[in-house]
Amino acid sequence: MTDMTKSIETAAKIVPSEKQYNWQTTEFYAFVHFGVNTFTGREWGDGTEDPAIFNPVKLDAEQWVNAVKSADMRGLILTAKHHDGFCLWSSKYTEHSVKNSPYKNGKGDIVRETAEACKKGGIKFGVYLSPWDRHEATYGSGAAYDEYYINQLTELLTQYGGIFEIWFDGACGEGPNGKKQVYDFTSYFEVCNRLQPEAVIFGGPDIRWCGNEAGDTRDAEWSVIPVKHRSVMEPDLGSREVIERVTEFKWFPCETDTSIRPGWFYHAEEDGKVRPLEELMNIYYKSVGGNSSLLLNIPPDKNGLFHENDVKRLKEIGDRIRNEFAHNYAPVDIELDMKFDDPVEVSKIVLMEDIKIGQRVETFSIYADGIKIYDGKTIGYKRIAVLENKILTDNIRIEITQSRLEPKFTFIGVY
Ligand code: FUL
Repeated sequence: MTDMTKSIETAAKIVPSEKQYNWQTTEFYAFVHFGVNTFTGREWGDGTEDPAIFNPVKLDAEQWVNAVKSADMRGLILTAKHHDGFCLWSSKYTEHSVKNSPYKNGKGDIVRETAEACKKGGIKFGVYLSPWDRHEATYGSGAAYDEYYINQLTELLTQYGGIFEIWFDGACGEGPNGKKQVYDFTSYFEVCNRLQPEAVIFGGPDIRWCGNEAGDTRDAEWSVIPVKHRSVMEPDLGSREVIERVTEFKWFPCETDTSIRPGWFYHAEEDGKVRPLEELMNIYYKSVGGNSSLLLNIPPDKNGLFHENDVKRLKEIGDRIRNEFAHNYAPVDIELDMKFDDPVEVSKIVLMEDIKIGQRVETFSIYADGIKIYDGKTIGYKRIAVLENKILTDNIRIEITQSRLEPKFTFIGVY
């Protein structure tokens, strides 16, 4: 066996952990950036914000969850603490939190309200806890800050029920005393695995960043990549060229995070800049339909509500998804060579590999009436092949042109 064949075979047999698999089926979920920045109009607070400014008088986490569900999203991740250090729950370890704000006279807990709304709405709940903390005095001092951070992580992972994803932001700047902290990620992840063994860790061992915040994904998104890779920002993480001579691989799937507006936090002047439906659908098809998940941020306003423009756009996304995938013409049996009784109008073809045995397809083509209508790269968990033009046909044939070992499909859909 040559090095190449050996590498390909090894890579083809790498599979997701159970929690990585469950996470992948979440597909599309919301990011909610909310905090003191919502009130100052900034994207990064400096930690000197007065908790007195924080008063989202109409806050309604159920409004968020309903809007999120209308877009066909299946989860929500809340910024429990952003870089400014202000906590949306009443942490025992700091005064810089909702407890010293006018919100519900200091008795509010937005993490709880959100977790409960998610539970009631039947969607998953996740937390973002920024390691970079520009308020906390121990930040930059090493062990003392790690302890502070772990204490807060422990509060979040023990007081609010099941968490599906814990989001670690790699951002690391200076704290209030001008020092930077070297984060003890090993200990942080150990705490996550112990307290929420079913939660996947973003920015850690379980899920990788797509590499940009614009919503771009690669044409070939590999979930199997070399253990020793230079950076998740590399344009090619798993092709044959990259895996040649590699002996150690890991399952490390992609998450695409982007915002519905230019900023991560709410700014009234961006109310007219909610991204157009077509742009967001394109991101959806390329991420969810490109072997990635999609984490779409919607920032609540100063009242603590999603703005009507965002609510409207979310519903439009959901309506579009529900419409586009309402009727599957493919036969129930999974066949690569399909014939329909009558000609049907086709605009999209969905392919899903059985990733429980690995990610295997490298290239494929789709034909109708013997004419090639689509050339694609990886499939993985899900590929949504969006045709350039709708076609009318009574047959569709999928040809796998290159693959690592025998691929197996769990689903084929023609829409
Ligand atoms: C970045 C942060 O600096 C941004 O404010 C935002 O939270 C984004 C999701 O991650 O690293």
